[in-house]
Amino acid sequence: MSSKAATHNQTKHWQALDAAHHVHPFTETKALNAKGVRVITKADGIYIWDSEGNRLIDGMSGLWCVNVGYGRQELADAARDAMQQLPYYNTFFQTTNPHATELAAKLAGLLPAGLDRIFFANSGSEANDTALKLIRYYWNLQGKPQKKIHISREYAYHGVTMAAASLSGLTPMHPQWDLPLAGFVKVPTVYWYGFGEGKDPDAYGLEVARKLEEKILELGADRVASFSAEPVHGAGGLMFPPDSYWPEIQRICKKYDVLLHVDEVITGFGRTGQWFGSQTFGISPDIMTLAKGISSGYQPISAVALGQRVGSALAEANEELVHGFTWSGHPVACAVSLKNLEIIERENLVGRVHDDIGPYFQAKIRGLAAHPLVGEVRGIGLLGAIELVKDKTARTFFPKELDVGTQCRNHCFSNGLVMRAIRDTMVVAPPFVVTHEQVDEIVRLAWRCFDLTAKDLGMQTS
Ligand code: PXG
Repeated sequence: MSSKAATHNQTKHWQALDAAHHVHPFTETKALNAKGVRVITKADGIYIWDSEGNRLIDGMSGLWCVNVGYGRQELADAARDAMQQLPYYNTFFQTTNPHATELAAKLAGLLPAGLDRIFFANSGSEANDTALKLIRYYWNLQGKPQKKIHISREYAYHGVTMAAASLSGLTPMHPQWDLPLAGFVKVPTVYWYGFGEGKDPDAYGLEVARKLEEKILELGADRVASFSAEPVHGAGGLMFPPDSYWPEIQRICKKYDVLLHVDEVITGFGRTGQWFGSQTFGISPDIMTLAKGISSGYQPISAVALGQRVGSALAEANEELVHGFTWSGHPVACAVSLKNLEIIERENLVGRVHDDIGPYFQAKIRGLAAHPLVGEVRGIGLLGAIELVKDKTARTFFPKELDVGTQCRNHCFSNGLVMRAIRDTMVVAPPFVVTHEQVDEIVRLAWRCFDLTAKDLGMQTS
């Protein structure tokens, strides 16, 4: 048998096993099993390879997480060393391990002032679930148990546990599970290109922020516990707030004594060109959730950072905090995260996103706006979104059924580029180590795939 045939047989074998036994997240199981899953076997730098030997540029850093890029020997060494020294011990019964303690202190040093107490979990969803529990507990400790409603935004993605999915504002996430739970309320979000047509962006930002005030007044401020939001919508479609938005949101939260929970699962650790999106957008959260980039995806770990109010209430409570996960503060995950943060600092990767590759990437992707299919290009740092539209002059969108984003995404995959399609918005978020030449290549491939998509649609190509 030729080696190509052997490789193909191996792929078929994995596909059959996968179809029989592996249930995938956010996937139409039946359709995938009929088609056969793509098996990713290795990665290096910004590239991944599938089991057929195809190399692809990973324009999404995995799922917005492999910020230092693939193939970092130092991170593998840190994991091995930690495993040999102490593969596991818990942090429950008045014990800790050096890596967990040092990571908590390291995070407190990197985070905006005031956020200096850390609770560890294992995923963004768990971090958000934990944040909501701590918010509820905080109000109980304050003698205000009636303050229990969690407000968040339409289009938000905060994860999939019962509470995190309830907090999420992407409506397809709810019906299968009879969610949201009671006490979760949504307000509209800022999506200027989609909803703010003809409006001055700052006036629009204020108008949308004030929907929060209206909602608080409608519910009664004495019943509202918290407002949760990502600094920038990630999985909801990369929508960016006008400058007026966040200051107004903060004014409102302060006025009505509503805790501000900022979900930095995507924006944390440099993606926007500052260590945290809260710094980029001038936000001072009471509580912040972190995951993904904390370990650059090399280990599953997340964190909840507590500001002074919640942190000191917790620290002063004369009772047990009845919450925690077996893997909270896992020594291996914490050791790898510490090494990951060391790499980011040593290689000045946040500065690189801010001053060098971020601006270059932004300038280059803006060039895609000239394509006939592209209505808007938006982004910051190493976050980029390119919105595909039916008519860019009239600003009309494609009918949902056409699933143009998915068509384009499929062309990208076939042409060696991983891009994420969110509705008809194409999203790129490459690792921080991406070079100028690789950015050029991403943009060149994207243009070609927009052409192929336009052709499928019988539209004019470039
Ligand atoms: N908050 C935000 C802002 C996220 O982006 C979560 C919470 C949940 O994290 P976990 O670790 O529980 O998945 C996320 C996760 C996508 C995609 O396709 C995005 C995420 C997860 C899966 C897919 O864009 N973000």
